Amino acid sequence: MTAQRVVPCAVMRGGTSKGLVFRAADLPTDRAARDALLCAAMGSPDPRQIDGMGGAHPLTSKVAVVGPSDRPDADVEYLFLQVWPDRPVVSDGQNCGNMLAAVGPFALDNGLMPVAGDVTAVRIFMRNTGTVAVAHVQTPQGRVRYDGTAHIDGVPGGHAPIPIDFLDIAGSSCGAMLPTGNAVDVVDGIRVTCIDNGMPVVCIAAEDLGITGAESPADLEADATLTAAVERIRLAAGPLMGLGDVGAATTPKMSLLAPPRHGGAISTRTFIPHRVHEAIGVLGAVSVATACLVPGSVAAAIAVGATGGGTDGGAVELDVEHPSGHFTVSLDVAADGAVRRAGLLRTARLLMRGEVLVLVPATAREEQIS
Ligand code: NQM
Repeated sequence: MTAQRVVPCAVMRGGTSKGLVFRAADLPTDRAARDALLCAAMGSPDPRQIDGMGGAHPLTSKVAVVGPSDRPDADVEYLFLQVWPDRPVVSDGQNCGNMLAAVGPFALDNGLMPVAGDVTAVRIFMRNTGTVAVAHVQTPQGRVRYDGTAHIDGVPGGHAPIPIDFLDIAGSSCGAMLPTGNAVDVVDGIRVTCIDNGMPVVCIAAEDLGITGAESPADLEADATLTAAVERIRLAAGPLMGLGDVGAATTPKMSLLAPPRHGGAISTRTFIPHRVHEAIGVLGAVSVATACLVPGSVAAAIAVGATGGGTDGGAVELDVEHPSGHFTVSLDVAADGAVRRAGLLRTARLLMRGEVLVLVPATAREEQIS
Protein backbone atom coordinates (compact mmCIF):
# COMPACT_ATOMS: atom_id res chain seq x y z
CA MET A 1 0.00 0.00 0.00
CA THR A 2 1.23 3.50 -0.83
CA ALA A 3 0.39 6.02 1.85
CA GLN A 4 -0.59 9.59 1.09
CA ARG A 5 2.47 11.81 1.47
CA VAL A 6 1.94 15.24 2.98
CA VAL A 7 4.06 18.12 1.68
CA PRO A 8 3.73 21.79 2.73
CA CYS A 9 3.00 24.13 -0.18
CA ALA A 10 1.00 27.16 -1.27
CA VAL A 11 -1.27 27.62 -4.27
CA MET A 12 -0.51 30.99 -5.86
CA ARG A 13 -1.35 33.02 -8.90
CA GLY A 14 1.71 34.68 -10.34
CA GLY A 15 0.83 37.15 -13.08
CA THR A 16 -1.36 35.31 -15.59
CA SER A 17 -0.21 31.86 -14.43
CA LYS A 18 -1.10 29.67 -11.48
CA GLY A 19 0.68 26.88 -9.67
CA LEU A 20 2.13 25.32 -6.56
CA VAL A 21 4.89 27.07 -4.62
CA PHE A 22 7.20 24.99 -2.39
CA ARG A 23 10.03 25.79 -0.04
CA ALA A 24 13.10 24.06 -1.46
CA ALA A 25 13.68 22.32 1.88
CA ASP A 26 10.27 20.62 1.65
CA LEU A 27 11.01 18.76 -1.60
CA PRO A 28 13.21 15.71 -2.17
CA THR A 29 16.73 16.59 -3.24
CA ASP A 30 16.81 13.58 -5.57
CA ARG A 31 15.56 14.86 -8.92
CA ALA A 32 13.65 11.73 -9.96
CA ALA A 33 11.89 11.58 -6.58
CA ARG A 34 11.08 15.30 -6.78
CA ASP A 35 9.66 15.02 -10.29
CA ALA A 36 7.55 11.97 -9.38
CA LEU A 37 6.17 13.87 -6.42
CA LEU A 38 5.36 16.95 -8.54
CA CYS A 39 3.66 14.89 -11.27
CA ALA A 40 1.55 13.20 -8.60
CA ALA A 41 0.75 16.54 -6.95
CA MET A 42 -0.41 18.01 -10.28
CA GLY A 43 -2.23 14.86 -11.47
CA SER A 44 0.06 14.31 -14.49
CA PRO A 45 0.06 12.57 -16.88
CA ASP A 46 -3.60 13.17 -17.67
CA PRO A 47 -4.96 15.83 -20.04
CA ARG A 48 -7.54 16.76 -17.37
CA GLN A 49 -5.16 16.40 -14.38
CA ILE A 50 -8.28 15.24 -12.58
CA ASP A 51 -6.43 13.52 -9.71
CA GLY A 52 -4.25 16.48 -8.86
CA MET A 53 -3.94 20.23 -8.48
CA GLY A 54 -3.05 21.06 -12.09
CA GLY A 55 -5.48 23.05 -14.22
CA ALA A 56 -5.21 20.97 -17.45
CA HIS A 57 -3.23 23.71 -19.26
CA PRO A 58 0.49 24.53 -19.22
CA LEU A 59 -0.29 27.96 -17.70
CA THR A 60 -1.95 26.34 -14.68
CA SER A 61 0.44 23.41 -14.28
CA LYS A 62 3.42 25.30 -12.91
CA VAL A 63 5.69 24.93 -9.92
CA ALA A 64 7.95 27.45 -8.17
CA VAL A 65 10.58 26.21 -5.72
CA VAL A 66 11.88 28.96 -3.42
CA GLY A 67 14.78 28.88 -0.99
CA PRO A 68 17.31 31.16 0.68
CA SER A 69 20.35 32.32 -1.27
CA ASP A 70 23.92 32.79 -0.14
CA ARG A 71 24.78 34.80 -3.24
CA PRO A 72 25.85 38.41 -2.58
CA ASP A 73 23.47 39.68 -5.28
CA ALA A 74 20.33 37.77 -4.20
CA ASP A 75 18.06 37.26 -1.20
CA VAL A 76 16.33 34.13 -2.42
CA GLU A 77 16.60 31.55 -5.19
CA TYR A 78 13.78 30.49 -7.51
CA LEU A 79 13.61 27.36 -9.63
CA PHE A 80 10.75 27.18 -12.11
CA LEU A 81 9.44 23.76 -13.10
CA GLN A 82 6.91 23.18 -15.87
CA VAL A 83 4.82 20.06 -15.26
CA TRP A 84 3.38 18.79 -18.55
CA PRO A 85 -0.32 18.06 -18.07
CA ASP A 86 -0.47 15.09 -20.44
CA ARG A 87 3.05 13.65 -20.10
CA PRO A 88 4.96 12.39 -17.07
CA VAL A 89 7.51 15.15 -17.63
CA VAL A 90 8.82 17.95 -15.42
CA SER A 91 11.06 20.47 -17.20
CA ASP A 92 13.49 23.04 -15.83
CA GLY A 93 14.42 24.04 -19.37
CA GLN A 94 12.71 27.43 -19.24
CA ASN A 95 12.19 30.30 -16.84
CA CYS A 96 8.76 31.78 -16.02
CA GLY A 97 8.39 35.49 -15.34
CA ASN A 98 4.75 35.08 -14.34
CA MET A 99 5.27 32.59 -11.50
CA LEU A 100 8.25 34.78 -10.57
CA ALA A 101 5.74 37.39 -9.38
CA ALA A 102 4.64 34.98 -6.62
CA VAL A 103 8.19 34.38 -5.37
CA GLY A 104 8.73 37.64 -3.44
CA PRO A 105 5.43 37.43 -1.53
CA PHE A 106 6.00 33.72 -0.80
CA ALA A 107 9.56 34.37 0.47
CA LEU A 108 8.32 37.12 2.80
CA ASP A 109 5.24 35.20 3.98
CA ASN A 110 7.46 32.21 4.81
CA GLY A 111 10.19 34.15 6.61
CA LEU A 112 12.87 33.41 4.00
CA MET A 113 13.81 37.08 4.27
CA PRO A 114 12.63 39.99 6.42
CA VAL A 115 10.22 42.74 5.43
CA ALA A 116 12.00 46.10 4.93
CA GLY A 117 9.57 49.01 5.10
CA ASP A 118 6.41 49.70 3.11
CA VAL A 119 7.90 48.19 -0.04
CA THR A 120 10.40 45.34 0.17
CA ALA A 121 12.79 44.80 -2.73
CA VAL A 122 13.33 41.06 -3.11
CA ARG A 123 16.40 40.13 -5.15
CA ILE A 124 15.66 36.80 -6.79
CA PHE A 125 18.28 34.56 -8.37
CA MET A 126 16.49 32.67 -11.14
CA ARG A 127 18.19 29.29 -11.23
CA ASN A 128 16.84 28.29 -14.64
CA THR A 129 18.76 31.05 -16.39
CA GLY A 130 21.36 32.11 -13.81
CA THR A 131 20.08 35.69 -13.83
CA VAL A 132 18.69 38.09 -11.22
CA ALA A 133 15.35 39.90 -10.99
CA VAL A 134 14.27 42.42 -8.37
CA ALA A 135 10.59 42.32 -7.33
CA HIS A 136 9.15 45.23 -5.34
CA VAL A 137 6.53 43.81 -2.95
CA GLN A 138 4.02 45.94 -1.01
CA THR A 139 4.67 45.29 2.71
CA PRO A 140 2.90 47.95 4.83
CA GLN A 141 2.71 47.21 8.58
CA GLY A 142 5.25 44.43 8.20
CA ARG A 143 3.05 42.11 6.10
CA VAL A 144 2.68 41.26 2.44
CA ARG A 145 -0.25 43.11 0.91
CA TYR A 146 -2.11 41.36 -1.91
CA ASP A 147 -5.10 43.69 -2.38
CA GLY A 148 -4.85 46.86 -4.43
CA THR A 149 -5.87 48.56 -7.63
CA ALA A 150 -3.12 47.55 -10.05
CA HIS A 151 -4.58 45.75 -13.05
CA ILE A 152 -2.80 43.47 -15.50
CA ASP A 153 -4.58 42.27 -18.62
CA GLY A 154 -5.51 38.60 -18.41
CA VAL A 155 -6.41 38.81 -14.69
CA PRO A 156 -9.79 40.18 -13.56
CA GLY A 157 -9.87 43.07 -11.08
CA GLY A 158 -7.11 44.87 -9.21
CA HIS A 159 -4.34 43.76 -6.87
CA ALA A 160 -1.24 45.14 -5.15
CA PRO A 161 1.37 46.13 -7.77
CA ILE A 162 4.61 44.14 -8.03
CA PRO A 163 6.99 46.01 -10.33
CA ILE A 164 9.78 43.69 -11.49
CA ASP A 165 13.17 44.62 -12.94
CA PHE A 166 15.21 42.11 -14.93
CA LEU A 167 18.93 42.78 -15.18
CA ASP A 168 21.26 41.59 -17.95
CA ILE A 169 19.04 38.83 -19.26
CA ALA A 170 20.17 38.93 -22.90
CA GLY A 171 21.05 35.44 -24.10
CA SER A 172 20.18 33.86 -20.76
CA SER A 173 19.20 30.53 -22.36
CA CYS A 174 20.93 30.68 -25.76
CA GLY A 175 24.15 32.51 -24.86
CA ALA A 176 23.46 35.54 -27.09
CA MET A 177 20.53 37.88 -27.66
CA LEU A 178 20.59 37.02 -31.36
CA PRO A 179 21.66 33.37 -31.05
CA THR A 180 22.07 32.77 -34.78
CA GLY A 181 24.08 35.97 -35.15
CA ASN A 182 21.47 37.33 -37.57
CA ALA A 183 18.51 39.67 -37.32
CA VAL A 184 16.71 37.48 -39.84
CA ASP A 185 17.04 33.83 -40.82
CA VAL A 186 15.04 31.83 -43.32
CA VAL A 187 13.74 28.63 -41.74
CA ASP A 188 11.54 26.20 -43.65
CA GLY A 189 11.13 28.92 -46.28
CA ILE A 190 9.85 31.52 -43.77
CA ARG A 191 11.67 34.68 -42.57
CA VAL A 192 12.11 34.57 -38.80
CA THR A 193 13.93 36.45 -36.06
CA CYS A 194 15.39 34.22 -33.36
CA ILE A 195 15.89 36.15 -30.14
CA ASP A 196 16.59 35.50 -26.46
CA ASN A 197 16.20 38.42 -24.09
CA GLY A 198 15.16 36.26 -21.14
CA MET A 199 13.16 33.72 -23.17
CA PRO A 200 14.06 32.05 -26.47
CA VAL A 201 11.45 33.23 -29.00
CA VAL A 202 11.07 32.82 -32.75
CA CYS A 203 9.30 35.85 -34.23
CA ILE A 204 7.34 35.25 -37.45
CA ALA A 205 5.10 37.58 -39.46
CA ALA A 206 1.60 36.12 -39.12
CA GLU A 207 0.84 36.96 -42.74
CA ASP A 208 3.78 34.81 -43.89
CA LEU A 209 1.89 31.83 -42.43
CA GLY A 210 -1.35 32.85 -44.16
CA ILE A 211 -3.16 34.24 -41.12
CA THR A 212 -4.01 37.75 -39.93
CA GLY A 213 -2.67 37.40 -36.38
CA ALA A 214 -6.04 38.46 -34.94
CA GLU A 215 -7.34 34.87 -34.62
CA SER A 216 -8.31 33.51 -31.19
CA PRO A 217 -6.02 31.00 -29.43
CA ALA A 218 -8.68 28.29 -29.90
CA ASP A 219 -8.91 28.94 -33.65
CA LEU A 220 -5.13 28.85 -34.00
CA GLU A 221 -4.85 25.59 -32.06
CA ALA A 222 -7.56 24.06 -34.27
CA ASP A 223 -5.70 24.93 -37.50
CA ALA A 224 -3.74 21.72 -38.19
CA THR A 225 -1.88 23.13 -41.21
CA LEU A 226 -0.75 26.14 -39.20
CA THR A 227 0.28 24.19 -36.11
CA ALA A 228 2.29 21.76 -38.26
CA ALA A 229 4.10 24.66 -39.98
CA VAL A 230 4.85 26.36 -36.66
CA GLU A 231 6.23 23.12 -35.20
CA ARG A 232 8.40 22.46 -38.29
CA ILE A 233 9.95 25.91 -37.93
CA ARG A 234 10.40 25.44 -34.17
CA LEU A 235 12.18 22.10 -34.54
CA ALA A 236 14.52 23.59 -37.14
CA ALA A 237 15.11 26.84 -35.23
CA GLY A 238 15.96 25.13 -31.91
CA PRO A 239 19.37 23.80 -33.00
CA LEU A 240 20.16 27.09 -34.81
CA MET A 241 19.53 28.88 -31.50
CA GLY A 242 21.91 26.59 -29.64
CA LEU A 243 19.08 24.78 -27.86
CA GLY A 244 19.78 21.41 -29.46
CA ASP A 245 16.91 19.03 -30.19
CA VAL A 246 13.80 20.84 -28.90
CA GLY A 247 11.34 18.05 -29.70
CA ALA A 248 10.55 17.53 -26.02
CA ALA A 249 11.37 21.08 -24.86
CA THR A 250 9.02 23.94 -23.99
CA THR A 251 11.22 26.42 -25.87
CA PRO A 252 11.61 28.23 -28.16
CA LYS A 253 8.26 30.01 -27.96
CA MET A 254 6.76 30.88 -31.35
CA SER A 255 5.32 34.39 -31.59
CA LEU A 256 3.23 35.25 -34.66
CA LEU A 257 3.35 39.01 -35.18
CA ALA A 258 0.99 41.47 -36.84
CA PRO A 259 0.56 45.24 -36.85
CA PRO A 260 -1.06 46.59 -33.66
CA ARG A 261 -4.83 46.91 -33.62
CA HIS A 262 -5.36 48.64 -30.29
CA GLY A 263 -2.81 51.45 -30.13
CA GLY A 264 0.13 49.27 -29.05
CA ALA A 265 3.45 48.67 -30.79
CA ILE A 266 2.83 45.14 -32.09
CA SER A 267 0.22 42.39 -31.94
CA THR A 268 1.13 38.83 -30.88
CA ARG A 269 -0.23 35.31 -30.83
CA THR A 270 2.25 33.03 -29.06
CA PHE A 271 2.59 29.24 -29.18
CA ILE A 272 4.16 28.10 -25.85
CA PRO A 273 5.02 26.00 -27.82
CA HIS A 274 1.96 23.82 -28.62
CA ARG A 275 -0.87 25.53 -26.80
CA VAL A 276 -1.48 29.19 -27.68
CA HIS A 277 -1.06 31.62 -24.78
CA GLU A 278 -4.24 33.47 -23.74
CA ALA A 279 -1.93 36.47 -23.14
CA ILE A 280 1.87 36.28 -23.51
CA GLY A 281 4.62 35.10 -21.17
CA VAL A 282 6.50 37.80 -19.26
CA LEU A 283 9.95 37.06 -20.61
CA GLY A 284 8.36 36.13 -23.92
CA ALA A 285 6.97 39.68 -24.07
CA VAL A 286 10.37 41.12 -23.13
CA SER A 287 12.00 39.18 -25.98
CA VAL A 288 9.36 40.27 -28.52
CA ALA A 289 9.62 43.91 -27.36
CA THR A 290 13.39 43.71 -27.70
CA ALA A 291 13.05 42.24 -31.20
CA CYS A 292 11.02 45.33 -32.16
CA LEU A 293 14.16 47.41 -31.49
CA VAL A 294 16.54 45.22 -33.51
CA PRO A 295 17.15 46.92 -36.87
CA GLY A 296 16.14 44.72 -39.78
CA SER A 297 14.27 42.15 -37.68
CA VAL A 298 10.92 40.64 -38.60
CA ALA A 299 9.44 42.40 -35.56
CA ALA A 300 10.94 45.82 -36.36
CA ALA A 301 9.39 45.70 -39.83
CA ILE A 302 5.92 45.21 -38.32
CA ALA A 303 6.08 47.30 -35.13
CA VAL A 304 4.66 50.80 -34.97
CA GLY A 305 6.44 53.57 -33.03
CA ALA A 306 9.18 51.29 -31.68
CA THR A 307 12.38 53.26 -31.55
CA GLY A 308 15.35 52.82 -29.28
CA GLY A 309 18.95 51.71 -29.37
CA GLY A 310 21.49 54.44 -29.57
CA THR A 311 19.56 56.55 -27.06
CA ASP A 312 21.92 55.82 -24.19
CA GLY A 313 20.25 55.77 -20.80
CA GLY A 314 16.78 56.19 -22.24
CA ALA A 315 13.94 53.88 -21.29
CA VAL A 316 11.79 52.76 -24.20
CA GLU A 317 8.18 51.76 -23.41
CA LEU A 318 6.69 49.15 -25.71
CA ASP A 319 3.13 47.96 -25.61
CA VAL A 320 2.85 44.33 -26.72
CA GLU A 321 -0.73 43.42 -27.68
CA HIS A 322 -1.91 39.85 -26.99
CA PRO A 323 -5.24 37.98 -27.11
CA SER A 324 -6.50 39.33 -23.77
CA GLY A 325 -5.07 42.89 -23.81
CA HIS A 326 -1.70 44.60 -23.56
CA PHE A 327 1.64 43.95 -21.88
CA THR A 328 3.82 47.03 -21.37
CA VAL A 329 7.57 46.48 -21.23
CA SER A 330 10.07 49.20 -20.37
CA LEU A 331 13.55 48.65 -21.79
CA ASP A 332 16.77 50.51 -20.92
CA VAL A 333 18.82 50.43 -24.08
CA ALA A 334 22.52 51.27 -24.20
CA ALA A 335 24.15 53.11 -27.09
CA ASP A 336 25.29 49.81 -28.66
CA GLY A 337 21.72 48.46 -28.63
CA ALA A 338 22.27 46.19 -25.61
CA VAL A 339 19.27 46.01 -23.27
CA ARG A 340 20.54 46.63 -19.74
CA ARG A 341 17.26 46.41 -17.85
CA ALA A 342 13.71 45.34 -18.58
CA GLY A 343 10.96 46.54 -16.26
CA LEU A 344 7.32 45.52 -16.08
CA LEU A 345 4.35 45.26 -13.79
CA ARG A 346 2.83 42.05 -12.41
CA THR A 347 0.52 41.16 -9.56
CA ALA A 348 0.24 37.92 -7.57
CA ARG A 349 -2.03 36.40 -4.98
CA LEU A 350 -1.80 33.73 -2.32
CA LEU A 351 -4.85 31.55 -3.06
CA MET A 352 -4.41 28.78 -0.53
CA ARG A 353 -1.78 27.57 1.92
CA GLY A 354 -1.32 24.26 3.61
CA GLU A 355 -0.27 20.83 2.42
CA VAL A 356 -0.62 18.90 -0.79
CA LEU A 357 -1.26 15.15 -0.54
CA VAL A 358 0.37 12.82 -3.02
CA LEU A 359 0.31 9.09 -3.62
CA VAL A 360 4.02 8.37 -4.16
CA PRO A 361 6.45 6.20 -2.26
CA ALA A 362 8.10 8.29 0.43
CA THR A 363 11.78 9.13 0.54
CA ALA A 364 13.44 9.20 3.94
CA ARG A 365 13.24 13.01 3.95
CA GLU A 366 9.50 13.03 3.16
CA GLU A 367 8.93 10.50 5.95
CA GLN A 368 10.32 13.14 8.29
CA ILE A 369 8.19 15.89 6.72
CA SER A 370 4.99 13.91 6.97
O1 NQM B 1 7.73 34.04 -20.61
C1 NQM B 1 4.27 30.87 -20.43
C2 NQM B 1 3.66 32.27 -18.58
C3 NQM B 1 4.68 31.69 -19.47
C4 NQM B 1 6.09 31.95 -19.27
C5 NQM B 1 5.12 30.25 -21.38
C6 NQM B 1 6.42 33.30 -18.79
C7 NQM B 1 7.56 34.01 -19.39
O2 NQM B 1 2.85 33.06 -19.05
O3 NQM B 1 8.30 34.61 -18.61
O4 NQM B 1 5.82 33.86 -17.91
O5 NQM B 1 5.54 30.93 -22.31
O6 NQM B 1 5.37 29.06 -21.21
O7 NQM B 1 3.61 31.93 -17.41
